[in-house]
Amino acid sequence: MYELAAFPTCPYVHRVQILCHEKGIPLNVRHVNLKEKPDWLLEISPRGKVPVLITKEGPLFESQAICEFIEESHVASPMLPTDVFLKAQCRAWMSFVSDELYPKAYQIQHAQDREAAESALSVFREKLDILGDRLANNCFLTGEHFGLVDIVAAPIFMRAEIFKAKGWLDILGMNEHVQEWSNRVLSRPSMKAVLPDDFADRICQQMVESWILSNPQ
Ligand SMILES: N[C@@H](CCC(=O)N[C@@H](CS)C(=O)NCC(=O)O)C(=O)O
Repeated sequence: MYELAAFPTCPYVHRVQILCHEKGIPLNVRHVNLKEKPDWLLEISPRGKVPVLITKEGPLFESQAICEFIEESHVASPMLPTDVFLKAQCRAWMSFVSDELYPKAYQIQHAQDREAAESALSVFREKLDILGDRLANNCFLTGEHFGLVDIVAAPIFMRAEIFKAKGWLDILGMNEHVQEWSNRVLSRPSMKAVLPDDFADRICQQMVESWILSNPQ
């Protein structure tokens, strides 16, 4: 069985857990204290980050590389198209989500003043509109079927749901394609299965100094 060096609220860890849940692959999840990293993590994680997947071939870092390794090693329940062009397109969208959306989502969550929050939010919403254009003609970011691009993106939207439920901010409200896609994806059992019961509380604790939490819209 694979072992996964993890942290309970890490969105990159959640990507790997969601994929394994969807494919029915058991995982032995080993949570680490990121404030006091154990030596064994530092030995296998070149950047000192989680997730790291411990396989029989050796440790693997970076969530997207881990997900692609799992996808290619377990062909049942495919999460990427077999067509090489469509697969390359999916990789392009995964880069877009990781490089453009994740950093802005992080900035929104941790902004300490109105200016920083509003500027990150405005860029984030522009990027969402780009996702919305893809979703206007596709049920999922992966294409016709749910798959890896949706899994890579989903953790951002798990947080967006908390922001909305707490009445802090409706990040997605303006883009109906993205909102509908988010509802479709987040209702899957795999999404709920990977979250700790106290996920919303933990996110609140991480945001004690954030502007959004003290200035709900
Ligand atoms: N690009 C990495 C990002 C992983 C990452 O940033 N993990 C965070 C937790 S969510 C971490 O381990 N942080 C500890 C640190 O940076 O020292 C991936 O996709 O795996």
